[in-house]
Amino acid sequence: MNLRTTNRLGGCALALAVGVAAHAAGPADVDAGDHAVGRPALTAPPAPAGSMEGPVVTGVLEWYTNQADFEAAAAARGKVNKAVETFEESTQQPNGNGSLNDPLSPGVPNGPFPNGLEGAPNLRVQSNLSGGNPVTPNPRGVDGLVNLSAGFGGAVSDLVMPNFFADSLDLQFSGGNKTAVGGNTVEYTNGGPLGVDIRVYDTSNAYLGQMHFSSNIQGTFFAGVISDVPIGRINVYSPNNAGEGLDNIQLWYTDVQESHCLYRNKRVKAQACNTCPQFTHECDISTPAVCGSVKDCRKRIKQVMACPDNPDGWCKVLHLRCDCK
Ligand SMILES: [Ca+2]
Ligand SMILES: [Ca+2]
Ligand SMILES: [Ca+2]
Ligand SMILES: [Ca+2]
Repeated sequence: MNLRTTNRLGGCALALAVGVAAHAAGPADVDAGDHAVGRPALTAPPAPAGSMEGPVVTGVLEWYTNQADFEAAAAARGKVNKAVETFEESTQQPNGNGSLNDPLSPGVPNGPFPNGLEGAPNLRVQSNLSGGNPVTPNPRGVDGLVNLSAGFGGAVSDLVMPNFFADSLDLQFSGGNKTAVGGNTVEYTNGGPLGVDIRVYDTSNAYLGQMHFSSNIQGTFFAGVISDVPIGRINVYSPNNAGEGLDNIQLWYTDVQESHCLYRNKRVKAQACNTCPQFTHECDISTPAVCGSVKDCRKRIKQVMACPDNPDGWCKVLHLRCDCK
């Protein structure tokens, strides 16, 4: 296998050698690795997004490089962090890498993930053949992803990236209620400068915005985005033909408080029973029925209840709807 022709990350000895050399040299001094694959001389890397004062607002998106600020802002808006995906359930041996097919999904066995993703039921990961023009999901399919484990190329934990340098990575979110996503940017350099573009799409795949973030293989940089509308997909792309991804992915939900139909008691008719329940006529009888307004609720509910102390008697109860909250 030849890196120059395939640019394949997983299971490629040449790619490993280049990657390790580049890492040892440090992200800002990667001439050896770069020249080894015959790419043009490097230009200075762009100013790291990690230095930006946050948050930066673009349209409906608010971007963060500081994890604590991101978490505080999300929590202040009533969002709840329901899951964090670390990829640590991978059974990959230390200092290893192995390819897997698109997509990597919750509960679906895939390569080194014997139970698929665990702990983040609304996240799906797959490669995107369209690289830096990821207008729609476009997975490679077979061997589209690679899992790196701690020790490989400088990684400090399990990571999931596209298996081919030219591809980008899509994180897809189901449930329609993810309104803040954060994580540590990770990048397996192919010899170029580091840094990834993060693009955000809504649940209808409409483009919402993008931002450039600092990154490295250790995942020491943070990228977070808070959205006014639910996020359906996030694409991570290295403009420098590298492997890229997010680790420790936080999925924040807007917790929708459901309203329920409330009823008040209208009357109780006793039949051969002296101990029928007494009701206060207050609007305080709750039901599991979910409603948007009181008109969604059944107007009246008739109930026949067993008499508490006479098996031959009963109580007929009539409830009228009174509220939805
Ligand atoms: Ca593991
Ligand atoms: Ca997990
Ligand atoms: Ca990890
Ligand atoms: Ca890539």
